[in-house]
Amino acid sequence: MRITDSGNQDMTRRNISFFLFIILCLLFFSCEKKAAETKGIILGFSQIGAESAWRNCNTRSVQEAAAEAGIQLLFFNAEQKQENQIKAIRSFIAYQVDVIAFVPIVTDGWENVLEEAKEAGIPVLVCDREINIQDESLYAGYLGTNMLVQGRSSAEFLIKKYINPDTGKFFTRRNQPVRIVELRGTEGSSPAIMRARGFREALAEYPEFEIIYSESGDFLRSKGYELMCNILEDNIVFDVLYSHNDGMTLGAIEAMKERGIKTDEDIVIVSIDAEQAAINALIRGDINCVVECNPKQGPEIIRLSQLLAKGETIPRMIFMIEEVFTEWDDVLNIGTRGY
Ligand code: GZL
Repeated sequence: MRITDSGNQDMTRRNISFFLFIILCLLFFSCEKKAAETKGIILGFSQIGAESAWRNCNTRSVQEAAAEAGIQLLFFNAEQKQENQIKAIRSFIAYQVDVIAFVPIVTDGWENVLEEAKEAGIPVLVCDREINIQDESLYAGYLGTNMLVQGRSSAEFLIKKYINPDTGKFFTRRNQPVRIVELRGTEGSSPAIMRARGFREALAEYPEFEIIYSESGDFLRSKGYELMCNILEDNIVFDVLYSHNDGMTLGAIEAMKERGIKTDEDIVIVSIDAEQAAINALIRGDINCVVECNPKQGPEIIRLSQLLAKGETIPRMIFMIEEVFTEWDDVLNIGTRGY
């Protein structure tokens, strides 16, 4: 094929046009890719409710981390009802979110809705509380806290408090078993089950401890107050209060103080969560041991959700870092809790 000057000019024009086309395509796709990356994922998050300061901190942590990461968060508050959580998860499926994360209020009853999420190809992250399920393929992984250890740590404090490490002898005033009152969390929830189990396992070899009362206060301050009023009105004599969360503990302390009980002298109190009000009570001497349960799970939930949205796998169980604060620590330097 002979190429004349005009032919040359045509070829040059065609080459330039083609080159420009390629550049435009590359620009378009890189913008699309950038938009896709910065658009962020759509995360459906089903939260239990607002039953405690811990839960509200947990919610804020997720919302702030989602905003920070620039992802679209569909947040549903189930107001303490499992059926509302199931409805929320179904709406996330219908909306075709990229990832579903939820805090299961109780351990059982999730198979059907998680089957639906699996059929829709949407990965699920279980947060904070655990579920009891046969088919572990129905969720990608769990991020939360080790509640069995929290129960054990609570018991270990009491063992250290009441038993002389050198003689193995007991410190009780009446030389009788230490009488323990337990306020449990929400019935059927993994924190209530595991904190009770861990506590009992750690005390199993110490007959010097006796759990004489155990009722659920549903993690509510008002129920903690009400149960303690009942205990005192029934003249139940006890040495230790073991409470599954600070909200119930603070309610119980209020009831004891109203009846002239010197909670900083007469009763040993062990509480779980480590919200600021409980740390303040530890500093005052009202509480003797606060076992931390870390609510600030938002950044990790977002990080794991972004991995799942990219089709990556995550570890099955990830636990938050936590501490135990006791009367023997430098309580004035524990630092602010942020909730
Ligand atoms: C524990 C969390 C519990 C807290 C309570 O991880 O689920 O629920 O201990 C909260 O304060 O209500």
